[in-house]
Amino acid sequence: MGTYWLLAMFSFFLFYGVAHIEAFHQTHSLNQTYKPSFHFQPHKNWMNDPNGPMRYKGLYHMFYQHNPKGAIWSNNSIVWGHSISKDLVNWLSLQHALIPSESYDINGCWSGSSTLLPNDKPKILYTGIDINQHQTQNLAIPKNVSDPLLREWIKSPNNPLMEPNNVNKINATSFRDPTTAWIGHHDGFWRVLIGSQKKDKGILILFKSKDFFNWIQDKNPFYSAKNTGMWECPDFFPVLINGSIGLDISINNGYGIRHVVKVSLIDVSHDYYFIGTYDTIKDVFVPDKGFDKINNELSLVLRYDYGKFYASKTFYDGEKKRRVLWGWINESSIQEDDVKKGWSGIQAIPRTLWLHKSGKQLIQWPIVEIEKLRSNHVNLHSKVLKGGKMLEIFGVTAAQADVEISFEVKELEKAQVLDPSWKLDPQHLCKENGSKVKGVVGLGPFGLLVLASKDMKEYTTIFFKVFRGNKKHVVLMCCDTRRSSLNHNNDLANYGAFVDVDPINEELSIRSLIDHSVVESFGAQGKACITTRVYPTLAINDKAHLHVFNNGTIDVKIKKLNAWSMKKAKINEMH
Ligand code: DQQ
Repeated sequence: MGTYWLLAMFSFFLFYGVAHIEAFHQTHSLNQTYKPSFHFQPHKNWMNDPNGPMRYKGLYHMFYQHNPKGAIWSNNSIVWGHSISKDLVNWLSLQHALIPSESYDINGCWSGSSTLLPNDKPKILYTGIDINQHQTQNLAIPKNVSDPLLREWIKSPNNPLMEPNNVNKINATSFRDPTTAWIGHHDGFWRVLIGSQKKDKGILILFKSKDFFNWIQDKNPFYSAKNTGMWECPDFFPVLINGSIGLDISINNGYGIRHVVKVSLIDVSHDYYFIGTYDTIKDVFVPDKGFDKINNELSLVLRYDYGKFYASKTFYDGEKKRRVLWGWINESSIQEDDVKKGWSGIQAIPRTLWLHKSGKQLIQWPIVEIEKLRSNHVNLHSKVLKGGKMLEIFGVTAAQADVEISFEVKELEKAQVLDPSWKLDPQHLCKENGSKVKGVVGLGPFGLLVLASKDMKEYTTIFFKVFRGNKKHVVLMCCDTRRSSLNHNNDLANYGAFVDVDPINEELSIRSLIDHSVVESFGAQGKACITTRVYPTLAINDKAHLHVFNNGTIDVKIKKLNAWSMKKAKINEMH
């Protein structure tokens, strides 16, 4: 009897122990395989929107929506995570800046922005979810402004500063995400925008204040558009007409500047932006081409990124005189896998952003500091890639790399004709002209084939296809993740964008930042960006390969290729 029990107990512990260790290994390896090496994320658990980025006393501050209790979104425990950095590359995690604690934010400290008041006084405006699940706008200030780390934040006794009520008739669950505040020079009033909706109309509500405590709602919406649903995380900032340097948000009168409004549309999870004029007298924004002018055809509205990129926010880096963009990249995996790996959500590499000289669109480029992670440089010049051919690039860690390539194309008269009867939806066109489609007479698809397994069972492609349009050539940029993973539980999406580039006189270039489960690509020197999440099962770590391919029938020339392995950054490690 005794021996029997001993044996039974022994086998139980053996089984339990082994099962436990296996589960640990599974979780651990999943966690490690897909964890980016140089993209911002908390040490563990869930992260979504970037909040209140700023530079203060020589340090960059990054706040973010975070669920400290788990790897998935939570309805009532969202806090403001907080990290600091000297270079926007390596980050140190600090204590949470804001946690739900008061009746006006007890169900969550949601998104918001920071404003640097004159004499270096930082303030945070954020959305609180109150006891009744209503959305309110609140103020927090640093406990000690002489601490460059701004570790502790105090909520204002005047909170909530803005709230929905019977008089203002604001929908209590569609009233959130205050922008950075700016000052009107003719009246000295502070202004802030809040995202909202009225029925199907997306709306930006403007509030004004003399003292930052008492805020009055403006009669007119700052900007609105029918049939667009709720507008989240608005952003508003000036850009220089001629030049790439950034401007502080309060520069709003004077020649030589335009303004940008960005809204995040909850219905489609995309960030759309408009270039236009800020009428400082009427306090409204008039876009050159608004939603209305393009008949609400969302595929024609400009986006920061045509892949996965949402709830973004810019800030002005006064030290380096640039405007920097942060954006949240969600997972494409199923929730069970996120729970297993113990984390979810990353931030895109911060991008410097400015107005293109045409005045028609913005240009985005990864912050220059990221280049210090480059190592093992390999390069290639003037190499013809015949139609139907592929070329492997050796010498870099293909799962953690920075790759820049530019192509020269000739025989443009042989490019495929863009049939006017086709649906001019880039995503659809990319699907029809996928990288697998070989031998179609024409120029492209050609581009990069990344995170590829040796047997080509897995790969992700970023490529161009050039068409002959009515009056000019039309360049399509695509990112196809349909073969990126053998695990079909993941969202194996296909993304596309038209790029306003002249294939004869301008560079047909792609830069891809590859970081294990994320590929961020910049087409034509930052004219179109496509970001994707991928979870290869074979093409992982040193088993990942990098190629250049040309699946069109016309030869293309690789003008130059520069590729680097990327070193690991120190990001919110445990201490
Ligand atoms: N995320 C926040 C909201 C915002 C949304 C909540 C956008 O404030 O509207 O985590 O992703």
